[in-house]
Amino acid sequence: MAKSKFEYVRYFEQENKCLKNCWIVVRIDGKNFHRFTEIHEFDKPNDINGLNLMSNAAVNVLREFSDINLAFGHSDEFSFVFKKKTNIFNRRSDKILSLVNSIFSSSFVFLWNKYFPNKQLIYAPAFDARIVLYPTDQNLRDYFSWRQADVHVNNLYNTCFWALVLKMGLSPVEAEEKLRGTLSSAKNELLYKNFDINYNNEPEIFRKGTVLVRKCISWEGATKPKSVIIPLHCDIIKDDFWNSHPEILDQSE
Ligand code: DGT
Ligand code: MG
Ligand code: MG
Ligand code: MG
Ligand code: MG
Repeated sequence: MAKSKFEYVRYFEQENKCLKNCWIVVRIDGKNFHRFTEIHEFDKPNDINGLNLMSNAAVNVLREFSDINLAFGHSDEFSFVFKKKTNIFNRRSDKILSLVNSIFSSSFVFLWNKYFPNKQLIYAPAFDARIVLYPTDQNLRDYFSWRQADVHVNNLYNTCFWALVLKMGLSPVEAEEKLRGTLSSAKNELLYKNFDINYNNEPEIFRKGTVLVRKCISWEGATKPKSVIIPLHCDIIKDDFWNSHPEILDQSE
């Protein structure tokens, strides 16, 4: 068939490709979740159903893309890492970024009722997304360490803040003033002395966030091992995690 005279516009399209040999990290983050969580009356500082909904939406992303072998999330964000050698969509960044974000966002809405059977979704949530390329394994590990350190800093602060506001009756401004510039040792002490909270006994999902890994599991009676996606709430900064899951950084296959 003869080409239409309009066909030339196709050549205005540009393809950005993710540099070869680099880890491809996609991070999504809820748009104005300060408001979203307020309007949907999420528990403060952590809503367990909200966190599990985020994780389940992330699991859907891993189900779609077998080249993602690790994801990590907390609060309103999740990071996904594609294998260095992935050739998905010829490494076109527009495709990768938009599809990860779209599958995550639609899953979040699709699964809402499962986690909040008695709460109506009042408006459509949105997520921003970015791609970051990391050339070395150390860069990748440092990226995840950075995100998990963020969980610790934020959660310790938020646990103190909401204890002061909800349990001690301080105004948000007063609570913020009380916490401004304090070290984590002082925050731990504040929780222990005033609220009988030992921060280290707070649920790990709140303190460490959620890591999604793939594991091959075989059991008696099963014909072949099955690959499953497992959520963990463990330290990913120290070597232990990476030594226990050597397949994450292993690029031999
Ligand atoms: P952004 O990302 O610039 O569009 O704006 P936000 O408001 O999403 O800011 P961000 O991403 O830095 O902070 C996440 C917000 O979501 C923060 O205000 C706390 C809230 N949030 C996240 N998870 C929970 C939760 O489990 N419970 C409650 N109450 N709030 C949460
Ligand atoms: Mg932000
Ligand atoms: Mg956000
Ligand atoms: Mg955030
Ligand atoms: Mg198409």
